[in-house]
Amino acid sequence: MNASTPSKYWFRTVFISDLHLGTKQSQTHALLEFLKMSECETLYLVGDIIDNWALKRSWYWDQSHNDVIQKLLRKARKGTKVVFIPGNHDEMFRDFANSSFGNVRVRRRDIHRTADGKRYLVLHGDEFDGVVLYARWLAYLGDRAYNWAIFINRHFNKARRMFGLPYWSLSAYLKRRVKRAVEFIGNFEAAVVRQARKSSADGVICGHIHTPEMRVIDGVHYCNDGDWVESCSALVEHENGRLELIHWPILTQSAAKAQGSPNANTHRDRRLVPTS
Ligand SMILES: [Mn+2]
Repeated sequence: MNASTPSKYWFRTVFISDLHLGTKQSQTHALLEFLKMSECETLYLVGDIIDNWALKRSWYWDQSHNDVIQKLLRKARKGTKVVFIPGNHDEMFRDFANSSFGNVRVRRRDIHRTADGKRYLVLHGDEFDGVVLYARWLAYLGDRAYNWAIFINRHFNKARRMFGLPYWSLSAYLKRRVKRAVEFIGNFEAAVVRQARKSSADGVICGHIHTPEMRVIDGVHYCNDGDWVESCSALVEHENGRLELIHWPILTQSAAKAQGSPNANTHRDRRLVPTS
């Protein structure tokens, strides 16, 4: 790691998703600490940054949520290339795909090229909820049914939104049924990998299921950057193109409040913990 300033980490690219700002569960203090201590050339926000669904039901927004937004915009202003790929919880931004807000570019999905020349498809991942639901059938029925499942999922949730109902998240539903959750994650990974292969990418970077992971599946490098609700994880690209999944040490909200605002100096000796 290039440590010109010992209290900062430098990365070529950082990928984070599922911050769920606007909910009490968002680990904003840990996230602020991570954002303060890391600098990068390109920052990907891989969806579910602001939880618009939650905001409609119960508003939760304290100063730390503002701080996160300000910190992200400040990075963009200071020259970090910020790419925002909206997820299902902030899908209102999908209407602005291919436009820019200041220095923040909005994309429906993107291709990221690593320093060593590999192509990664970057997307949030919610479009595969429907696919995962019918995974076994789709294996038999093939491509057209597959696209149909993606279509159904999108319009099913669009209809729910029109009626003021929350996004129906298959992952959240199945996580309550532990045994099927394992099957779900496997199916999700397979669906995403399939999409990556379609785009002839070497790998895929996504979020959505709040399950950080990095491994090779059927010859495709599958990377899930996790979330900032439970895992406090990020995917980072080092200067040589190597990708690493990191887990940020969680500074609990109450501890942070006790200290006043979280101060990077008090955590200088913390190490990033590689998970694979
Ligand atoms: Mn999502």
